[in-house]
Amino acid sequence: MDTTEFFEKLWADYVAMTPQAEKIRKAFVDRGERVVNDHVAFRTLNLAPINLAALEPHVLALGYERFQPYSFPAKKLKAFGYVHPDPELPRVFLSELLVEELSDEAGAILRRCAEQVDASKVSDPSVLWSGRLWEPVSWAEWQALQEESEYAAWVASLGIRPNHFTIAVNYLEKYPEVEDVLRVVEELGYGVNDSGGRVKGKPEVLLEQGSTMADRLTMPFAGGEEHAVPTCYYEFAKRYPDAEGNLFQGFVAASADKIFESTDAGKTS
Ligand code: OOG
Ligand code: NI
Repeated sequence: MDTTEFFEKLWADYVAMTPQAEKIRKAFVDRGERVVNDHVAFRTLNLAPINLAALEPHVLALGYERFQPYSFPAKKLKAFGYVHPDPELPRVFLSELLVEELSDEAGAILRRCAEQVDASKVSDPSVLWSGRLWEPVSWAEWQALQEESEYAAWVASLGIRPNHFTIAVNYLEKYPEVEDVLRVVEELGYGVNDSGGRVKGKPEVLLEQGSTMADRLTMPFAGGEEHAVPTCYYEFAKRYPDAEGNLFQGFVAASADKIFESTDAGKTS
């Protein structure tokens, strides 16, 4: 699969889950801007056959290279960033939940999900926009997961798919700052994640980021129930050059820790 087809498939799944994203993207195009993606991020569980190590080969097969690992002890997550030699291709951020650090009850629910996954499905790149590969959990189980880990509940209900795309603010002409972009987003009627401040990071750490609060969509739960849950959000990132003049390629764990909260159920509406 070539990168063009890969990102078309990802984008199609993403906008189906995140109607706000296509509206926001179009609003910037209508204002004469070129919208380039800074990165795309995925979430998974550290359980075979869907763990980070099982998904990574699809990213490497597209010509990406491992850049740097990250860890988020409070959220019980590990992650890796990937870069591509083509500077206009988005970076990739893969993260996985450390399931053994959750309660036995939460672990049992998540293990039951992972056990239902057909490993042959994971060996195809389309796994990255496959969504939920298991029977829906019950609404009570979702709520129990959500109390321990918003991330766990997100993966249980939405499966494996892009969690967010990110507009590269560096390419915008009339909106040079992340805050300029957030103001347009609010004018369009979308909420902004203000955990840790509206703009996370600063020029000194070479990365500034902001994001919307995730859309909510009605998803199926066990027993034919349906409930609205947070889906995906849109992020905006501005990168700075380092002392050698090279544009920063990484992520900033302290900022990412707050960006994860863009799908918190209590904050999305
Ligand atoms: C990823 C949050 C971190 C970033 O750019 O720092 C992130 C997520 O919500 O899954 O994307
Ligand atoms: Ni991100």
